[in-house]
Amino acid sequence: MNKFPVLEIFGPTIQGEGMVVGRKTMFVRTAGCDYSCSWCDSAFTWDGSAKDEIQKLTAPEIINALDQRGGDYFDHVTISGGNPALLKNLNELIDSLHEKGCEVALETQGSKWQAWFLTIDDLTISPKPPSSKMSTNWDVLDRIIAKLEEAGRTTHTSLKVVIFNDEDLEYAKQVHKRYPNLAFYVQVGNEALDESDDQNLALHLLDQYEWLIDRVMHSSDLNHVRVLPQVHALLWGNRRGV
Ligand code: MET
Repeated sequence: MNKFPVLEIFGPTIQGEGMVVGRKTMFVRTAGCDYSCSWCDSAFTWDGSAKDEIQKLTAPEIINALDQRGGDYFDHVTISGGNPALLKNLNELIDSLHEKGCEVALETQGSKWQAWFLTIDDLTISPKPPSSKMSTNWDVLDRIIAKLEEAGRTTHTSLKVVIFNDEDLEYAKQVHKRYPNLAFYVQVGNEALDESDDQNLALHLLDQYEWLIDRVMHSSDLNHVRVLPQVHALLWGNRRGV
């Protein structure tokens, strides 16, 4: 049986961002990423700092860990990373979760296609803006989104761009214009990843949220969009496992 590199299994909690914000969910965070975003809030998944915490688990072992933690208190599981789209056989986990009556969400940057994308209930594709220092492979992203649209998965898919500055906002406009059929989210970036005072962080992020709302309100290229903060960061700051 295939084993998957897992760094965290936690919950139940709420999904703090994107298309299913507020949804009660469990999280499975996989290790390994093809990106290294300058402001990554989960850099421990790829920078080696948590390599001793990586567990290689089979799908039944992951489900067992979810049940141990979550008991009867969940019917939705969010797979994040790292980039879980690096894991070719993840369909084993997704199918088993569906069989036990769970909905499955997944978060990825849209740099790799997997056929199991077509089975994800809430698929968030989050291409990275210039502030990340990553560059988007538009051919790959075009192909991923074309396959999802051809398969009728539009309502199960969304695009989300994290915004730190005006250049990022221009990038977001480009993404929204290129893929107008997908629900589009812009999200406040958090560059204060070392802030340990939750109240300071929340006040700062709310300021940034207000800035982003104002920018979007004044852009005719961003009419059919949703503007969100990271609710978990407002509530629980920069800590892991919430
Ligand atoms: N790499 C995925 C994404 O870009 C998952 C979380 S990012 C810390 O959306």
